[in-house]
Amino acid sequence: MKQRSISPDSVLLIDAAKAAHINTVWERYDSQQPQCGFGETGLCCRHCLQGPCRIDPFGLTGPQFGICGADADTIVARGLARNIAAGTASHSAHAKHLAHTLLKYSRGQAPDYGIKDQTKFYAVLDRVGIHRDGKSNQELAGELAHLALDEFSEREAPPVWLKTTITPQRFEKFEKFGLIPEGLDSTVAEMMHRTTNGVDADAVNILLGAIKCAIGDYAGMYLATDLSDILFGTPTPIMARANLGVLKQDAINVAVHGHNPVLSEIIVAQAMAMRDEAIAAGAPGGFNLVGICCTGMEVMMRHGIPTATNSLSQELAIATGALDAAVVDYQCIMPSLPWAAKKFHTAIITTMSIAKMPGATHIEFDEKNAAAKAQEILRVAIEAFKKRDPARVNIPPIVNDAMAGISAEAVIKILALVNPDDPLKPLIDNIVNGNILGVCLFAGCNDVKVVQDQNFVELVKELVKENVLILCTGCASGSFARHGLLTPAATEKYAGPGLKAVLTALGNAAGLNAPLPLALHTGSCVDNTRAASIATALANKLGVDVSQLPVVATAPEAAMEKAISIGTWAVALGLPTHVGVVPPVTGSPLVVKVLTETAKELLGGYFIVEPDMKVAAQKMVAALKERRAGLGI
Ligand code: BF8
Ligand code: SF4
Repeated sequence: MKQRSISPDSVLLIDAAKAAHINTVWERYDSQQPQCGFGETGLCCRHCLQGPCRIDPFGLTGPQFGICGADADTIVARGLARNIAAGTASHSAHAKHLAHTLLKYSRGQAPDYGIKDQTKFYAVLDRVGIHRDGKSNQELAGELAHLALDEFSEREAPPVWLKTTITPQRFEKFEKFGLIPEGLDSTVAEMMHRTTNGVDADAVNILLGAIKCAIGDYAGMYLATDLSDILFGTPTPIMARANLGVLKQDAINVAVHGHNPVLSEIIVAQAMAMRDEAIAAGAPGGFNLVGICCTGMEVMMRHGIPTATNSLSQELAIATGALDAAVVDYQCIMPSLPWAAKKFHTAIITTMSIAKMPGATHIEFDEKNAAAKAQEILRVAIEAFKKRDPARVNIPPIVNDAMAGISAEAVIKILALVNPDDPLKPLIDNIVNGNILGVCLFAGCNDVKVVQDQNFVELVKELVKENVLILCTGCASGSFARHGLLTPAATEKYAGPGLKAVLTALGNAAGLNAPLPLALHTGSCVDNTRAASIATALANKLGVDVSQLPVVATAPEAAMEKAISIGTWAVALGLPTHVGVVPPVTGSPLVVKVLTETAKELLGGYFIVEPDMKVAAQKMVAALKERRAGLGI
């Protein structure tokens, strides 16, 4: 049988799912083979009703133009641009949702919410230029929410969350190339307009528009993280656990799944408050909350809630026979979940008006009655638990420890333990003296086209050998957590000598009596801007731009449109950015050249597309060395 995953709990549960007649993502992938070559290369267009149109990739006998006259370059660039617009729309919707929650709090319409992190609240207010003298938290929250919501529509001034968070040099560059988005939603609308039939046919111009859109994505993501931290607290280092073994036989297992912490935070509080109800229902362990995907990462970062699994293997949580309910918000949720759940007793509960699924129970969530809604949801879980068949419970006995909660603020706090007056200095000194070769941000998804986690694990091991400091987010963090790589033991085992010395010194300074973990879990996907903020702080301190720093990014198992937009803004910020799955652009050598070469000339950042992880590591190390040479170190 084909190898699907290197994660032992996934491997065990794939067989269990099969035995339970659950049709999993891997079987559906097989049933799609062979996948269409036109789609794979980006050479198919469906942007108007005259299509679909396809271009012959070999230029032999087939058509070289769509019906309207669009050529391969136009079609490929338009397709990619729409991916980026969709990714941006997703993150921006998430950010806007938080802005609305903040606004409702300011109006007294969200009684279960408040300002959880006053220090971050003030820091953000100061950064975005809101005067706080004599105003109440509610008044200030209202002003901040309005300023945030204004970012989404077209405005004359550049987005505040862009201008105030990147280096001045980068901002000037963006201005020079016309890459400042007029608004975070309007840039998505512009992209949709530009890529419809008969508008922008110049592939390079389309790609510039797509980069502008991705820069809007960055600003929206930054905003989302700021508001989450204000409402729910800025993460601090915390120990948690990972793998499907975190499900418990004696508890009511409830997974929070999706992306936005607005609901899951309330569920965490209510699950504790309703513990007696769970015990009375026959579960001595009370509620056992676990996370799937980025909602899981949000509660892992702030409360140490364990992460059960992530996007690709979400169906496997049901196949344990022990998952009583999955509460979902939006993004990366497989529509197959209710059908898998029908084979067991699991309740799938949708909560957002924009994200319903046939076969699921819908309990519409709103901030006005958040606690009551969370209780209603947990009572559905209790009822489902009563139907659990103990004979079918199959929880793989695999659990790993995982340290989470390493926000940018937490990184600075740890560094300040070494040098309170100048926290960034120890990091800079260790980069200059070569203990740390450079920094790599691991992001992105699991992709069914890759044996689950194989690229993540292989690539990270190669890079840490070379003393690359690793930050991770989203499903990359999930993958590392599952393999025990977010632990001091992994540092001892895999880190090169320089990296190990630095992580040990920092771990000891933090009172761990052990090194920091091999990879620093900085949050959910939307929190990728936390890593960007560290890079920007380093660049500003050194008086250089991010594009000069020995910092790279990778999404070795990228799957979602959101990952494409994140990768594109990483390139825009100046980072060499590796992707381990070939995106649908190979049908246009021009588009490939712009993304992998021209971008470097214009922005400093560029894509490295490389499915072989050994080779990818070499290319990334070479990129870091090139940057170091540029700085004379
Ligand atoms: O936003 S890494 S599969 S869960 S898209 Fe989705 Fe990809 Fe996971 Fe979080 Ni990010
Ligand atoms: Fe075909 Fe042009 Fe319509 Fe695309 S926009 S489907 S290439 S006619």
